[in-house]
Amino acid sequence: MKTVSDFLIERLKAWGVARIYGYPGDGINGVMGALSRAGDTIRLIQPRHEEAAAFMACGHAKFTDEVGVCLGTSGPGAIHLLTGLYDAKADHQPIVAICGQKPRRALGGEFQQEVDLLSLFKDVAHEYVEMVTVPAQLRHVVDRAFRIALAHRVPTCIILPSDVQELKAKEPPHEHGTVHSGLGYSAPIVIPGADDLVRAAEVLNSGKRVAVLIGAGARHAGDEVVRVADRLGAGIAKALLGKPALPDTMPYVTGGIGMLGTRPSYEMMRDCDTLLMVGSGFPYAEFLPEEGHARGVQIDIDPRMLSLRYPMEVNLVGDAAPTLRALLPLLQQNEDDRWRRTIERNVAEWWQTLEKRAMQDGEPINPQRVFWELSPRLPENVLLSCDTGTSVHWYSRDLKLRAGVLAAHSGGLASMGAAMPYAIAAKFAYPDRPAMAFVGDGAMQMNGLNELITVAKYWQQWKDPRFIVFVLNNRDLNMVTWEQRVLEGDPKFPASQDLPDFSYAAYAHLLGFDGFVIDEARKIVPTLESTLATRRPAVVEIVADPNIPPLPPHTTAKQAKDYLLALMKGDPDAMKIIRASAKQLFA
Ligand SMILES: Cc1ncc(C[n+]2csc(CCOP(=O)(O)OP(=O)(O)O)c2C)c(N)n1
Ligand SMILES: [Mg+2]
Repeated sequence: MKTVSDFLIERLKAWGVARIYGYPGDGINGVMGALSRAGDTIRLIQPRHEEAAAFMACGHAKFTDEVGVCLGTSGPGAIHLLTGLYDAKADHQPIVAICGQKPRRALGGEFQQEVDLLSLFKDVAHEYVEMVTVPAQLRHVVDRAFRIALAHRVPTCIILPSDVQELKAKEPPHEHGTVHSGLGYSAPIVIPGADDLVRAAEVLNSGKRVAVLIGAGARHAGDEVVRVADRLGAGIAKALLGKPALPDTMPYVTGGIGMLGTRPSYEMMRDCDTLLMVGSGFPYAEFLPEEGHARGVQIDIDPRMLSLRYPMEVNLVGDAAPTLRALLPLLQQNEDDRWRRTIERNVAEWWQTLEKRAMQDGEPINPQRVFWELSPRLPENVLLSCDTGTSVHWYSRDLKLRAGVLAAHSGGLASMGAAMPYAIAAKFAYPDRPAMAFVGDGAMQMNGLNELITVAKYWQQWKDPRFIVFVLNNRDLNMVTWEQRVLEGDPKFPASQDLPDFSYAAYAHLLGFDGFVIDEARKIVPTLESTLATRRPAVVEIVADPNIPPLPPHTTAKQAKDYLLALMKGDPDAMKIIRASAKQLFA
């Protein structure tokens, strides 16, 4: 007998799903049975925690532009999926969550593990969350969950009571009150109307100092962004998720923006007279031009994201690449190259500053140095993920990406614990490419260590076995320690900030991986080289100095004052910080 669960799996395959990230439980056992019967036509990948399953599904979407699928049991399993679903919502990724539920006859009875899942998912998956209560309903619920996830780039959720999973599959009968859905979705190519393009071109052509800001939405539009920027004599800044969209080696790419950003991006936004924003939801308005100082044009595929961070004069709904291609013939060549030359000079100087900062000693290791030395050694086609913590500062600033690299980060949600699951999903999607994850010790202890066990379970199936985890072991929740000092004016609060030390390298050995410790500067380059030459996963533990400040590109007087006050209020690391900050600032 073909069950509802068998039909579900059949339909997932028809939607092109090759892999599901999920964890079992009695609420979802019917589906597990069907997955087992489906053999190797579709794979279940088992992480250590449902949160990781949802991050993996989101990572799959981020690395492939396909729908990611995760699965969990009723109650606690479903609850554990939430963070990954919010990650997808915040970064506009299509994922489908499939959750078990208690049998229909028990619902409303405070049964064990009974959670009102429709309410639980109502916020995160508000675009589509549905419980399947009879077999003939399943087909359209699956079809809609996929189509809506893809069309709106959102998480959606299918809830399946355990008894329904075991019923005989049924197509909807041809009668009143039934729904007859079909498969498939192909994204349209969206280009704004001709009049709007003309209005946008007028704004851009009249600019003398044009700044371009790109985000994740520009990741397939690198060439077009460059052509438009060349025409306008503009510089290009990259929000964090837009980092892989253009190589950092280009002379007028100013790099990151915001707290993690660069001085040339800060200055370009401060001094520009025109802003062109492409596919970005970059949230920190204080790093964009002051209102009224620049005229603005924005391109986004999602109208909800338009004129949200800066009041734009022209708001274009469109796909980045074809919209920029349609705009190009309307743009005049800017013959005055002074603005462009200023930007290039600032960028060149900034790379020198970063090099000097990276080459300063740390106690024992200046983390910037590791990222700096890694840049020229990054394998082509490397898959990168970076967690939330100070590593994202060094990743954003110091790592010089070239064309072809793929990268993922939890941007909108900025959740700790995403980098490891993302990297695992990346390896399943591209098993012949090397992967690297940059993770703080806090994020490692939160869930990275557990997901290394998942790597141990699967890595031998990956054609290129290189899965390299860089752990910044600073024994501190360092990013927040700095936030407490600079944004709150409070000294470091050891009870909330100190982390227990742990031997990440020894743990790697326990799992059969290579484990390296970088605790002296002279070990940095040889360790990076051995890691890249290895034929198995590796953990590189960087004994990182927590007192090297992740300096913002610009410090307000208030931030500087709060910072000094924080140190004077008895910060346990005050003297070390003053020494390290002075060295960084002199650089
Ligand atoms: C799930 C979650 N909890 C808490 C935070 C707040 N937070 C942001 S960065 C950070 C510290 C990260 O520490 P670690 O991983 O050790 O990296 P470090 O900053 O020390 O390099 C914290 C607690 C968060 N972003 N996500
Ligand atoms: Mg840390």
